[in-house]
Amino acid sequence: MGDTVRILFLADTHLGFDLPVQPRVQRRRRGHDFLANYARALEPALAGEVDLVVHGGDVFNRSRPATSVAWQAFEPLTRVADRGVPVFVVPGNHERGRLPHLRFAQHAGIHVFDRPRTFVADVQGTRVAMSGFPSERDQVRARFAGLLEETGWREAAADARLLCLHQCIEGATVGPSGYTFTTAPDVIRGSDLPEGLAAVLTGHIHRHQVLTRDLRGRPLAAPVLYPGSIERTSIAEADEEKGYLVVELACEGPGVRVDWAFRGLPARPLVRHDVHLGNMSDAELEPTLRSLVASAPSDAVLTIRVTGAMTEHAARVFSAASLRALAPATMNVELRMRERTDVATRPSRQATARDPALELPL
Ligand SMILES: [Mn+2]
Repeated sequence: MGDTVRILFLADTHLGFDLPVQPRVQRRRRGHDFLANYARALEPALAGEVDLVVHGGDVFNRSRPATSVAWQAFEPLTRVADRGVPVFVVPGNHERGRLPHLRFAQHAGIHVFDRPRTFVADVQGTRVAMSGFPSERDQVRARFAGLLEETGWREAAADARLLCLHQCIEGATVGPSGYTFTTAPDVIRGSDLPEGLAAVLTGHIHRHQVLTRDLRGRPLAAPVLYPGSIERTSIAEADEEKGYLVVELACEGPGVRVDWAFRGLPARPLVRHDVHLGNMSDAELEPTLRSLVASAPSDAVLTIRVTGAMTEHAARVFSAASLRALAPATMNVELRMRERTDVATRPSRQATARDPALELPL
C-alpha cells in the first residue's frame, strides 16, 4: 500500500513533579513547566498531524498523584482520542507498573498496557499491532522473553508491529559521563529483541537516544527509540535536549521502513554549585550566594550543595524565605545538604524537601 503511519511518541512526563496541590508558599513551581511541555508535545496530535499517540510511561512523578494531577494528565489524552487518534500508554516505574485514577482515561480510544497484551490499530486500512507490557522493575532481563510472548505480538494480523515498553535496554546511556547500561538484572539484552518488530518505543531513559546496535556492535533486530523525558528531572540531564519523537512507518509490501524525527521542547537550565561552610566566615556566606544567583540564568533551577557544619547564621541565610529573597522569582533555588551536620536551626521544609527522584536520572 505504501501508506505512511505517523506516531507521536512521548515518555517520562513526570506530571506532579514539584506541583503541590495546596502550596503554602507562592513561588515558581517546576511542575508548571512539565505541564506546559506536556501540552506542547500533544499539540501535533490535537492538530491531526499524527495517526497514533504512544506514551512510554512515567506519566506521573509518583505512584499516587493528586486527583487534580491525574485529571491534568488524562484529560488531554481524552481530547486526542476524541479527535479519532488512538492513544496507547505504558505504565512506568514511577507508576509502579499500574496507572492510577484511570477513570479519567475511560475512553474507547485510550489503551493501557495494564498487562502484557497487543492492540491492533487500523490506520486507514494499515494495521499496526501495538504490543507492550507495564514496567517490570527488577527482573526484566530474566523475564523479557516470557513477557514478550505473553503479549501475543506475533499472533495478530498486522502490516507493522511495534513493541511499547518502559525499560532499560543494553547500550542505553545516562548522565554527563555517559554511564552505559550493560548486564544488570533490569537491563534487556539487545539479542533478545526478535526479528519482526518495526521498532521498539520505550520510555524510562530520560536522555533521548536511538539504539541500533548491541554492545558488541551487532545490529539490533529493530531500532530502539527513546524520546527521553519532556523536561530535565535531574542535574544528570543538565546538558540534554528535551522533546518527543514523531515516528513514521512506511509499510511497503512485506517490509516496514521506520523513520523518526526528534522535536525539541523548552527546558529549564539546571545549574549546580557547591558551598563548603568550613571554608568561609558567616560574613562571606550571603555575598557568595548572591554571586551564585547572579551568575545563573534568570530562569535557572539552581541547586546548591552544602557541606560542613551548619551554624545558626548559615541556617538563617539558607532558610527558604531568605533564599527566595535572594533570587529572582523566575528562578528555582534548591538546597541539598551533603552530609549530616550539627544543625542549630533546621531550615524550613520548603527549602529542603525534594523528590528522591531528583537524585535518579530515571
Ligand atoms: Mn522516568
